[in-house]
Amino acid sequence: MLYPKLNEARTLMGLNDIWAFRTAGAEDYPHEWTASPLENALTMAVPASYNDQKDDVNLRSHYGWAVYQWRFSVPRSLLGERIVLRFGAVTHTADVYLNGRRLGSHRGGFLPFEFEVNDALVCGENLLTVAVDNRVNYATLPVGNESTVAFFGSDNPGIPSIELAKTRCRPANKPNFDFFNYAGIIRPVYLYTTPKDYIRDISLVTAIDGADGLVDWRVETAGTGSVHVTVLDEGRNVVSEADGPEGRCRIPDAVLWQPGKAYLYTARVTFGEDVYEQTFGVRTVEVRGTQFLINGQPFYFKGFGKHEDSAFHGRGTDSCLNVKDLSLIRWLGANSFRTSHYPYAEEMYDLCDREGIVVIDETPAVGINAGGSENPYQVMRIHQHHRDVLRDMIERDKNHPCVVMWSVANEPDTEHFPQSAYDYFRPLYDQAHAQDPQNRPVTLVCCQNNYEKDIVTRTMDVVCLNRYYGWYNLCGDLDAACDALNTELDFWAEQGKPVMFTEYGADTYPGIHNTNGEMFSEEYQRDYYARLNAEFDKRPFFIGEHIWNFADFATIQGPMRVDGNKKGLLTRDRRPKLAAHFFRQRWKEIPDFGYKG
Ligand code: BDP
Repeated sequence: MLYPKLNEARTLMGLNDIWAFRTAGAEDYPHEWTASPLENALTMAVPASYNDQKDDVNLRSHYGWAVYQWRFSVPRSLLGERIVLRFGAVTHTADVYLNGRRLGSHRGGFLPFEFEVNDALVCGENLLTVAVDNRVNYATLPVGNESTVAFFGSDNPGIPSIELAKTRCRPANKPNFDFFNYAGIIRPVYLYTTPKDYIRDISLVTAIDGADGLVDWRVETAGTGSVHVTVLDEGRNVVSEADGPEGRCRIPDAVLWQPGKAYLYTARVTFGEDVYEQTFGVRTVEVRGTQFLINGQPFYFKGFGKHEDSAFHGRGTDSCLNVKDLSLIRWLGANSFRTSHYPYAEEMYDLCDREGIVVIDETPAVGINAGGSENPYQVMRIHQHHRDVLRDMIERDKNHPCVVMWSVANEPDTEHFPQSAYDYFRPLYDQAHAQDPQNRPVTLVCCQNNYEKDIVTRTMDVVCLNRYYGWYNLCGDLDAACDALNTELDFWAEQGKPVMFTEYGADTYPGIHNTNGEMFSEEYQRDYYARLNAEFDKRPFFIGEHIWNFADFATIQGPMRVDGNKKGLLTRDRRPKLAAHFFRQRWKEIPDFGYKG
């Protein structure tokens, strides 16, 4: 799906402003709200999560539907064009109405969707209503628990007073994941126009041929016309051009897109009256033996699992924060991150393309785990939805040079029902390979588990492990943690695959210092990383370290979390903890390429 752009053929109007807003019921919203201006509405900024914009616990912990409204007019001169209403993402389910007429619905809170609105638009004032449902359960990704008793901590089954209170409490989301369930219209909303005959999609695949670059293109169109493709360099000089909906261009003496040294070409596509410019980088990605090759060179991942998370905005797109985060990534000497645990805003991938930051792109499939007692692949109703979000993520992100690998899920149960897990994930792995025109490597991010029983992780192109030796297990004993780590790494050494850690970390409350380096202190976090990393360095097949997490982030409240998850290398307002200085030093000395031969 193309990102909306303003150019000589297309108009772009942002609906990013302060909308009218009301919370509605758990199961539904009053349908009369969709056809007339909301009464007693609150003000609510878009794009942003609604939860933290007001000082109201009912918004913070809202359960179910909320309704947004926006009134606008479209310049008369544009009404002859094809007009599209596009949402970057609405979390998690959206029903969209224009002037009381239902345009459609969308499931899944982290990917874009759009509607052609010519038939519903009127000349003069229009009323746009978006109803948003934040409920998570066994049918959603991310997965929520079926129970709506939100309390975390001990369930104390059998204690009459507690059992009774639980039956009387207000329903609430009980996420099966460790990040706050922020909701609302979290990404930009646009109206854009195209000519009636238009460019629907563009797919670009690059290769390196000696000093030259090759780019294969495929253009999908609607209506009649002929396609012309011009490739421009960063100075907007024409380096190649050709006609046709499919073809190949040669870029003589191509400048490669490299981690830390981005270079972007532009494919300028024309079709009749329509024009679209798609940037791309000449780069290749491949797994060979135990190496991960970018442009044929063995790459070492230095970086993080992140979240889209900040004060007030919640998960709302914040370009200033994105620019700051990439600046910090560079300051730390890192080169990559994973979009844990959902596809991020499209604007972030554009920025990473421009700045040369490498991305592992993850679906919102987190929480596929029923605690080992039930088979999640039988009790959860996510199968088709998982295929859909994987398809839509690849469809959206396929042209980004920054994206080097797809992650189909984070920490599903691959241990207790190994065959079910294999039968569930193998088709998703195959789907990603079949669909991606660039055929990037595919992975699944594995939870700390009995790796001998797990038969899925070892079948991925890269073995991505989340491990908490020395934190959730063998707590506080780094000798024991390194011992266990090495036992597991001996197992992986036998598998002949590239292995990386996609998570490891220690909650660290900033300002707590401790001469004995005990848990939660800044010293423990630094020592934990120093000890584990020293073991990684001894293993030639170990191709990367993504620490958990880039910054502290919000979670549901409960006895496990003090004002959120504190495993950040940075605080939530992006101040470095002690361990940040350790990594800054370490990563300066680790080159992007060739670290492990
Ligand atoms: C892992 C999850 C991540 C959590 C992390 C933690 O993938 O979402 O935040 O643990 O507990 O299991 O800090």
